[in-house]
Amino acid sequence: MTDSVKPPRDAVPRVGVGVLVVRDGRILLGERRGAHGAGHWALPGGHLEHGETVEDCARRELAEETGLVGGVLTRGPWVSDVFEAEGLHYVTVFMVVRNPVGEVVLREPAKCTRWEWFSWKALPTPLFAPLASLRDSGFMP
Ligand code: 8DG
Ligand code: MG
Repeated sequence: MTDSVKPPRDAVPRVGVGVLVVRDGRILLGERRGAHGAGHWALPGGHLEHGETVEDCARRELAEETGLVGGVLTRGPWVSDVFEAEGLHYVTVFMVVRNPVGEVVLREPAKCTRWEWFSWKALPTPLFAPLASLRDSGFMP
């Protein structure tokens, strides 16, 4: 183990839920701040809480972070990412929401600089690791 690699912060991997919001052929990304992956573009999302369904987590995080109300959610793929420098390991489950109701609001400015819509074929850089893993898997939203 090199000096730059921290020992695991958690003994077990955690579950993250990423929400792929699709509207007019584009997806919603936010620039992270104040946590690991700061400056990286990520999907709305967060930690799965104890006893929570993945669907409920997706709806909750989407509303908390963007103000959007997700209608029909469909299950997407999942990815697994080790954040070596931070000693973190996440399995991210993706949920897809098409044409949600409402306008996007920056509800957690301490955690996200701004929200923007991007074509899947022209994603910004740098991408948050789980989203880069999803793109690299060949998935098309
Ligand atoms: P919470 O602690 O309030 O539940 O969540 P949060 O404050 O919204 O934290 P977050 O950093 O947005 O997300 C929680 C963790 O989920 C984050 O530390 C890493 C993990 N995570 C993934 N994949 C994804 C993803 O695609 N989007 C987001 N936002 N988080 C993800 O592993
Ligand atoms: Mg979040």
